[in-house]
Amino acid sequence: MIRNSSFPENFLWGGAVAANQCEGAYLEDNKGMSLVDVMPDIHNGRGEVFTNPNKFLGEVNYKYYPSHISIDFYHNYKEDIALFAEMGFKVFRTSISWPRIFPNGDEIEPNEKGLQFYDKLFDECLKYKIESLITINHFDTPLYLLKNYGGWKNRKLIDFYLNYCKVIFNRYKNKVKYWLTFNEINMMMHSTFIAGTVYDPKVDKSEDEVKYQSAHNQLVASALATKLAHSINSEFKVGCMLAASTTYPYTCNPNDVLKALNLDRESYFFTDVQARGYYPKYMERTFKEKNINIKMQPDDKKILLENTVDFISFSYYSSKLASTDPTKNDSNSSNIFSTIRNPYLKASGWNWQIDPVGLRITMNNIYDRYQKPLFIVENGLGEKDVIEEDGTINDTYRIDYLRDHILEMEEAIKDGVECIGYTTWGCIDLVSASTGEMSKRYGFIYVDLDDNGNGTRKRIKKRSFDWYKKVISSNGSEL
Ligand code: BGP
Repeated sequence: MIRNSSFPENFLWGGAVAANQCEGAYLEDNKGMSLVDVMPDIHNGRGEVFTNPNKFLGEVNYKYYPSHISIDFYHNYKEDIALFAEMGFKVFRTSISWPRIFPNGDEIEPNEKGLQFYDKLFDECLKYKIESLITINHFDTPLYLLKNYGGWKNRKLIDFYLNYCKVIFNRYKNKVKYWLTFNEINMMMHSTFIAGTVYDPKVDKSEDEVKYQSAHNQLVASALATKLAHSINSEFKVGCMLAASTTYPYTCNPNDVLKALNLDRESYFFTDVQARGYYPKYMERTFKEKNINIKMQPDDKKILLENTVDFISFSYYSSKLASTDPTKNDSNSSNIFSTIRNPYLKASGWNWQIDPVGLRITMNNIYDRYQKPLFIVENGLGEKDVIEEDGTINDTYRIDYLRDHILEMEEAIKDGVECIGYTTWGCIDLVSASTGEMSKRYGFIYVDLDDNGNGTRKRIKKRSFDWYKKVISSNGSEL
């Protein structure tokens, strides 16, 4: 499809990954264990993480841990970045692995070898004039901090995180411009362990209180990191990162509409604090009704108010649906959030509902709410791919998915939304965050590796590779 596009001239096209899902080398060069390194795949107990995280802090031995070697990006980064450059990436989103820099998380001095790895990685991007967009904490809080401090519910983590930020901001101040403080910060409400906190019924009063206390600590950490970033390099752009979506009411019954509003507020709470600088009024009622008491220090409100983010980034995979009708319980998994099946939408092989128009709606909603630039840092289709007899991979379904979303993103830009970039999720196949599988593939580049760790890890370009290359070179005109 060729037409005139409306993307701004310097639009940042690219792709995204996260250290814990692609690097492997889980103990190499003094790296410490992250919480992801104790998680098996979905067929061998990963689901327990969500129900019984304490088990993962004990002596459980699973046969296979997908993060340990993964696609070995740690050793293949040069070849992989060359492929991203071939596609014409303007930006590459990855994360720094916190336990590579601070193996336990609470040390004062960083691990020099870990820092050197990211020096080389960012230099490689610079070589091709690719901007690095860096997530500071993407689901891989050092395991030691969960075992010994209980994770983010403990305020001490703010200091450890800031020490980590100070080191990486100073070290990479001339190599990285765009930073995200926490990946999908609202994941704290849905997958507390992966967000870096352990709820322990023996010591904690209520799970909700633990979640909101941990969220508060992350919000303060995020604000202080933003302040620090700006003081180290005034050119730094710091963003928050939300697992975004819009909840539709199932019917025009006002009760459904109200439920949808409240569900969206559960997520917007985080961005409201990070973009506006204060706790929204609606949370007072939630905290009261749930008997949640957040411990704040006297300066916290000032810190939040004075250090809001420069831009708002988010992942978008699907919309959600809310109903007050108890018979509407055909719950269908969509990302880590579960939601009712929307009869107007198709779903992926993993039952994630596909809603490109929802992206336009979500972008408009977020921009109306904050009037800050948006950056879509995750969007994509996780599907099984098949290698044909002639060795090609014809992922036309992925091309269709991305085309439809890009068109709606463009509509939102035409609606007046300021959007600075778009990084598709998993630009190279990697381990799935929710399931630990390799077979749930998002990439333009196939990696020969199966769900049990077998394979050569050879890279193969898919059909979408050349397609995305054209999208970028034509600035979205050729889709
Ligand atoms: C988001 C995470 C990513 C990524 C993506 C796709 O929630 O930020 O890390 O994994 O979802 O999810 P999955 O890997 O479960 O398919």
